[in-house]
Amino acid sequence: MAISETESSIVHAPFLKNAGELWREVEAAVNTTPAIDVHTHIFPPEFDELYRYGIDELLTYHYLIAETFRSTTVTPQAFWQMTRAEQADLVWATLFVDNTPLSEATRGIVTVLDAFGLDPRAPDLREARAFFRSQDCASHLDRVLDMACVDDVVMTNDPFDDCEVPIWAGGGVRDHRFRASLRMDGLLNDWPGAVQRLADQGFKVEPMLGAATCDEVRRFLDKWIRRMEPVYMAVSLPDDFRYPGDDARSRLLREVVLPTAEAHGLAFALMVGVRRGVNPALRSAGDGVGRADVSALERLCGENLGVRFLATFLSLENQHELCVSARKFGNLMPFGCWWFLNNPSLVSDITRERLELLGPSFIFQHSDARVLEQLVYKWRHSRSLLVHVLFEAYERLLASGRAVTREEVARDVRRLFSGNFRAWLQKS
Ligand code: RAT
Ligand code: ZN
Repeated sequence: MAISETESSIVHAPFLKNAGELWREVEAAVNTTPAIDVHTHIFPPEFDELYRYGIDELLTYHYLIAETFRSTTVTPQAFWQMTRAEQADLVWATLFVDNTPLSEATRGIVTVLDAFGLDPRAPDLREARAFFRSQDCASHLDRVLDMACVDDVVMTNDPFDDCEVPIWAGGGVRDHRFRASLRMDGLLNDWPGAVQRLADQGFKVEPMLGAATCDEVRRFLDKWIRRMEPVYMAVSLPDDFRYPGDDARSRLLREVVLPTAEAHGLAFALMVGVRRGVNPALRSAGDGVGRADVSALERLCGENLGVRFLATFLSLENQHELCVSARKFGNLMPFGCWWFLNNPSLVSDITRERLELLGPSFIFQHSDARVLEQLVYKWRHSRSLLVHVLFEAYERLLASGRAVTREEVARDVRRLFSGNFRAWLQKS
């Protein structure tokens, strides 16, 4: 009698009982399993100026701009008067030549330069600029995705963005490794501004948000869903986000956005805890963080069992509550260590906590990359942390009496890197 594949793998499963062997298997699985990067701000070349790559873009990342102001006497006002190349020169001199690049964002630059064989101790940017300038666009993009071991990338797409709208109207994405997400910060966080934007796009809306206006907003969302074919809809929310609340946001969520998500079988992503413009002089580098109320998310999940929610919180203090909420709601998927949390100490701790409370049922990480080559460092750094965290978890399991197999390790890593996200996208 022929033995089935499942039985055969159980009978011959090589249990990973030796620490060295276990480490090698975990390392190999984590480093070679492709990831879906579920939240980024990168775009393919057909998005013209939104396609950002190269050393000047890398160095003028807002994470590095904020750090530069801590170690230079140049004022924000003077900085914003400079050209991008001058800004990059200043960041390089300040953070990499006059100081040691010890922070996570600066180490990221070192990882990228090293990965491309460039000198991270160079006195200036001549060599790096020449290198990036000489790259062929298509093969460079393929190479970066390959180096990051990322198959698919989810963009952040704003239907109110003046750069994006004409690109979508002209056909949108040609490179199907790039998937859209329909971002609705403009709609949900600034209703008066949205009224104007919607009117500009020909929708008949009133500030009062009556039934007719809700219908128009629905028509707007349906139009952009048809056009972008997003994998999910998303919003970033302030630390004082409440639900339900006596505001336009709550009304729009309940009456328009969530019914739209359900009707289209689209997940809805919440990114909660950002305090925009804490220091406006720093512009894009001026946002902060605040602890949010996770029970608002629980109410959304409880009221909308037909909608799948993706959620990430910016404050460290919210991470434990998010895990507990995910244990209560099967329609809630925690994802990634966002922005100020994407540092080795915090990624390790948060991932450990998630494994302990949720097993492999969460999305390990996203990059939030804004510049193409950031994918390389963000994914390499995150992967090396995951190797340690997973190895420890399997070792503990072994000590309790259950060894894992190579196939089980591969299965867990697949879930964390892409499987949980794919499952979330399946239309209901
Ligand atoms: O991480 C970032 O780069 C932030 O500036 C934000 O873009 C944040 O990730 C967001 O999506 O709002
Ligand atoms: Zn982001």
